[in-house]
Amino acid sequence: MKGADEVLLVVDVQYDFMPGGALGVARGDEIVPVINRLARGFSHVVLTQDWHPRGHISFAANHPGRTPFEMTTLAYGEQVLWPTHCVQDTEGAALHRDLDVPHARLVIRKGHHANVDSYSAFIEADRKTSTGLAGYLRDVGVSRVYLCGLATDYCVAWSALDARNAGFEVTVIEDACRAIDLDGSLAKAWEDMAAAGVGRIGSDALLQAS
Ligand code: VGL
Ligand code: ZN
Repeated sequence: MKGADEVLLVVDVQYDFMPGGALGVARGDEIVPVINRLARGFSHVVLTQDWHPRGHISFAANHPGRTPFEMTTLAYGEQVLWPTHCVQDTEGAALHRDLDVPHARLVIRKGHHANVDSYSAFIEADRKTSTGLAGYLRDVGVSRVYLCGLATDYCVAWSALDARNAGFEVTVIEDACRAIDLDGSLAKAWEDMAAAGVGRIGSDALLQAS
């Protein structure tokens, strides 16, 4: 059993990211049983939930004439325009009902500011606004963060990189993630994570080691 200094961060296991969802990730549903098995090996689990107001700036529908998956430039930089997804309090924003993590202590909701996206569970896309997660984890004595969830190349990768920057040891559990893979984003995410010192492990190896 992983102890008090290690946390499993479960990113965005929500219906809109499941196959058939508004921003469906191929085979995204396959990770749910893997995460359930992993979570039983951690005493400390934190969940994230993408949680946008309907007028969110990341939605193509809020930019007249633009279509999903195009890029645009916002005040804080480049932004992918996404299909409308994870609108606060909708069914698509709900966590998958088969996610079985009764001992999860905290759900961090992100992307709630109308004018700023947040792939990262730690720092919003303006690269300034903190979600408070790093402070929380430090306060409760966490030094190592294991990540799983959706999507590998967006919310998982950005969270992993920010966790590294915040001074945590970071490992991504490869087979407990699935990717969107837009224009090479998955290869780039793994490169960026490797360069930052983010580790990779499989769920079997992790569970055997603990
Ligand atoms: C995500 C795109 C937009 C994710 C969230 O969870 O990876 N991707 N919002
Ligand atoms: Zn989002």
